[in-house]
Amino acid sequence: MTHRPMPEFPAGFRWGVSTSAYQIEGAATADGRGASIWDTFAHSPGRIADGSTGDEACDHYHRYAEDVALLAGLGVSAYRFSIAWPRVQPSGRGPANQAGLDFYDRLVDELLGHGVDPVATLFHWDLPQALEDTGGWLDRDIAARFAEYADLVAARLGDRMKLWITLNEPFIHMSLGHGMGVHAPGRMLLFDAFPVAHHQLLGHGLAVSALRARGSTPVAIANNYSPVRLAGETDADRAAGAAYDALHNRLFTDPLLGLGYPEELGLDQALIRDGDLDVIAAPIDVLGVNYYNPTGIRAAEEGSPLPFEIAPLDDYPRTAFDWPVVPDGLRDLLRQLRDRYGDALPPIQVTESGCAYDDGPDADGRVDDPDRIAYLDGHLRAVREAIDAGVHVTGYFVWSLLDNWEWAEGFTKRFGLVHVDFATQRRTPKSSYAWFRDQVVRP
Ligand code: IFM
Repeated sequence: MTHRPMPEFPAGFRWGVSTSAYQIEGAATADGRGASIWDTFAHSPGRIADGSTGDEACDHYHRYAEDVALLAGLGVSAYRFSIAWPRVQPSGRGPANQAGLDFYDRLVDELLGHGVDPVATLFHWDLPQALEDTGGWLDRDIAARFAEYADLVAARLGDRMKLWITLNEPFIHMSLGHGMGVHAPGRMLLFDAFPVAHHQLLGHGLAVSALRARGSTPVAIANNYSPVRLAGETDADRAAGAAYDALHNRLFTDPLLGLGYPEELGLDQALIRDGDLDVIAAPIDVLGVNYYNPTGIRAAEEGSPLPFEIAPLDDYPRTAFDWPVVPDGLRDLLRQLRDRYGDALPPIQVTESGCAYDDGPDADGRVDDPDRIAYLDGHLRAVREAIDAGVHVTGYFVWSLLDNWEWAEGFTKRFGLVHVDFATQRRTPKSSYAWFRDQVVRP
């Protein structure tokens, strides 16, 4: 582990941690909450590695005060959480379920009472099942439904929110949820999942307008990025790299920043109606960047249905998810975003950065996680290097505050600064919690 002092970050830099509703809240039927696509998916046999569900998760719904105390002890200036759409609109449409909003009202006040800025994501994949039943993100009408929901949330919380994030990782929701079927809603449409991209982006743009109409800003989106590392040097490898880059890194950013869709993806033009691209390009105040690792790419074999092939990135340490640990990838990504989008790029906040390791308590009950400390140390230095190179980065959020329910991996992957014993719900700060607290500089 490194003992080099961490370089200083600019004054006012936002230090935070992130979570999402379905991964931590539990209380799946409390106070009128409707079912989400993740309830349905997790309860379907064979979908989740350990057969678990998010029914209880970290029971954060009932333990939020304890968790906010952990945030306060960590010294962070911001907490990124998500709002469960099925708590607010149990059937995905109609008036707000005030009992569901009451929970977020209490959470926001608890955060502010501890000097922690609330940062809320409106959609972190837990779509009301009732909306999936009428087509979900494949149906254009959902964009308007999302804006209506954003308006209801802003009406209740907009006076106190410090940053809105419309969507979390729309690329992952499209590709894993609708392309490959390994996330909810479990559709396997491959490239026929593109309407999900357009409708998410349209929903984002309409929600930005709804939030602004309520006078509630600033507004961001959190995209997942994975810079390409070419595994070969042929023209075919380079073309494959460009194709993957367009899909993962540009599809959800070019149109947001006014460039339209990458032509090489060949989106069905019938999807895109007059004015849609203007709605999508509504100015945002911050670009949220979620980064975990780069992707190795090489040319696909003859006859492959894909224009690229994923190549293993050897020679790097790996997390428990088997993801390569490449801090430089974050620095390169941030510089690439700046070089690619120039003045159109708003300030960036790294809205997720973190790693899974198999941490557990030792005989004394301590949870020592030196690998996570090394991971975060490397990624923070990478952010600092990007700032030195002139990229405007104004915040960094660790994924995640707590060990939690990691989607199709269930409880088998631990990302937290705080260990959770899922049988007792006991929280134990890991050594990375103390380490991160020492990096945090309060404004
Ligand atoms: O847990 C997820 C989170 O919900 C979205 N970004 C990636 C994390 C780790 O897989």
